[in-house]
Amino acid sequence: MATTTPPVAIVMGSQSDWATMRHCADTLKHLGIAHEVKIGSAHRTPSRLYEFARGAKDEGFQIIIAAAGGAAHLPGMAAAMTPLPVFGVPIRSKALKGMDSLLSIVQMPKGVPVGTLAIGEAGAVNAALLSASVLALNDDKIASALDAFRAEQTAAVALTPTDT
Ligand code: RP5
Repeated sequence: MATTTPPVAIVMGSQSDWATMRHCADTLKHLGIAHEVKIGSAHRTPSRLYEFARGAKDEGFQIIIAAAGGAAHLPGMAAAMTPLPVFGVPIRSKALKGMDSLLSIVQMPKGVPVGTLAIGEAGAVNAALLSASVLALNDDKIASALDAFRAEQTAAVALTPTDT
């Protein structure tokens, strides 16, 4: 049976990142966006990361979401090796609460961009939504799903607070 490459690849540095990145995958799924999830570390499995990032465009991926914590070199290394857009998610680290992850992902040198999201779950979800916005430019189904998501989100905000 022929397999089709999904538009989005999620790559993360460790199994321990999955607790955060599953929110990204869930959001993509909610919007009907097919995706693949891989573990590939800039430090522990550099060859695996190299092969993935080098081949991602030819494989048919359109967007890479890369998540890492601590000395978070994964998103930047991926961006250096692919022309695809790379969105970086800083994982909330134990030692520095994700500030290390954030700064090492966001402070890319001029010429090699990584679209950096917020630390932790918010960044994971927003990476999925940002990917959806990009894909929606050429996909009416995704555009409708994104509109519906936003409408639901708006409808869920009460006009006045309740005592809970
Ligand atoms: C990074 O080191 C990973 O992205 C992860 O956030 C962090 C800690 O990894 P583990 O020690 O939990 O495997 O490479």
